[in-house]
Amino acid sequence: MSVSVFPKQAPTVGYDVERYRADFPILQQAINGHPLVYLDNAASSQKPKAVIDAISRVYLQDYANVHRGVHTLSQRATDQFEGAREKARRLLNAAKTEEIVFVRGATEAINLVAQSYGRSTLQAGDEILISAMEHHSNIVPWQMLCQQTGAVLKVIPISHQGELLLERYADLLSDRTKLVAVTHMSNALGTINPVEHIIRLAHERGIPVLLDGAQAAPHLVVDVRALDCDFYVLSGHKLYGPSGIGILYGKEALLKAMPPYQGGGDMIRMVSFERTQYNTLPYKFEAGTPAIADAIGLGAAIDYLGTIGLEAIAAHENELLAYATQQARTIPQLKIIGEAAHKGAILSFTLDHIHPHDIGTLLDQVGIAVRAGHHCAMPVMDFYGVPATARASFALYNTLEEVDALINGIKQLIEVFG
Ligand code: C6P
Repeated sequence: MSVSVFPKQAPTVGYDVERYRADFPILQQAINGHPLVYLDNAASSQKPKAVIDAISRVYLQDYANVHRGVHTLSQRATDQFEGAREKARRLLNAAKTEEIVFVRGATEAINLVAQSYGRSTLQAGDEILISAMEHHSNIVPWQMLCQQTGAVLKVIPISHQGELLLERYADLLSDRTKLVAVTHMSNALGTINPVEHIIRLAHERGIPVLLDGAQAAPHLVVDVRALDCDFYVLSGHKLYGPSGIGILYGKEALLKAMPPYQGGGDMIRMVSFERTQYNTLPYKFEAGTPAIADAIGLGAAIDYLGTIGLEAIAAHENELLAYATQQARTIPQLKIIGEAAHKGAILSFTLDHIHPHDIGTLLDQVGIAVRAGHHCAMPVMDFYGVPATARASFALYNTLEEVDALINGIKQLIEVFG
């Protein structure tokens, strides 16, 4: 029986943001003489003490290689590592831990699917359908696959608001389409895509769907069984966990049929020079010593999220985004990039005559961390005709006062630039 780690609770009412802030030691510092306002969470979020402690406990008490030793430390490390897999399974409501593959992050997960699933099933003339708002990690692996197989990459266009053109999506689906790979939430625009609809239409034609959940997972309750997606990928470091660890969810039948991605230790059952028998799932896809402490740290991050509840976090972040958007709209020189009706906690913007890199640098001088650049989504920048945007992205520990600091910082730098 599957148990949700995310208790349903009333949003924002009773949301004790100051208490949660105290869980993040890094936030209690000044940058350039100002209290740190960390609004670069879409790039990577900060880590609660529970995660830092879990990682240091592994190295202080329980560290050894996993799946290999009969000794106590190896057994402890293995139990905790596999415990983290079970936590990841519950986070996504996957049916089985066999469907949870530990990878380095969303990027590696997509490359794995492209090179294993894609390379073994696609042929020249087949089509892979992505969208115009994808991160490079959900573009380049498919381009590489197209070069290798002769398959063709097709792109679902977006509106100026930053929403997928769903009629065009329906038109692009054909007998040639062999895979749909779209982001659940855009890192450059904040758009949350109607993935249920996307999956339903693809499945009506028997086409599997991969969802890039790198941005969605820290903000939304994801239920891979309810969604019925075929693959779901995410990165631990955006989910308040460590970097270097992420999750590939795949339906068991698909993963079973897929060839290994990399060869080496742990992914085999038996090796001779003539023949190798591969291990069972999920180990078939986990060659070599994994990121042991990081996986355990990710498990601690999932536990931590469970103590607050993702629904409560999402409601809090929506409040921050609504307030930030409303305030941003009062600044005539500011243009919001990405105004989809359904958005996650990301505010991308440009300012007249001020380069986004200057915005980022000057905001840093008053302690505010935002990301400035193309956000690894160059096609999105091309679509809007901008080289880059400044991006404020919110997390469970951000406050309305921090939104005020951002807006004041923007107003100040507009004054400085005249
Ligand atoms: N986006 C950002 O600042 P990795 O690097 O593998 O952890 O995640 C890649 C990735 C894939 N898909 C989406 C939608 C993403 O946002 C990211 C990472 C960061 O927006 C770093 S470029």
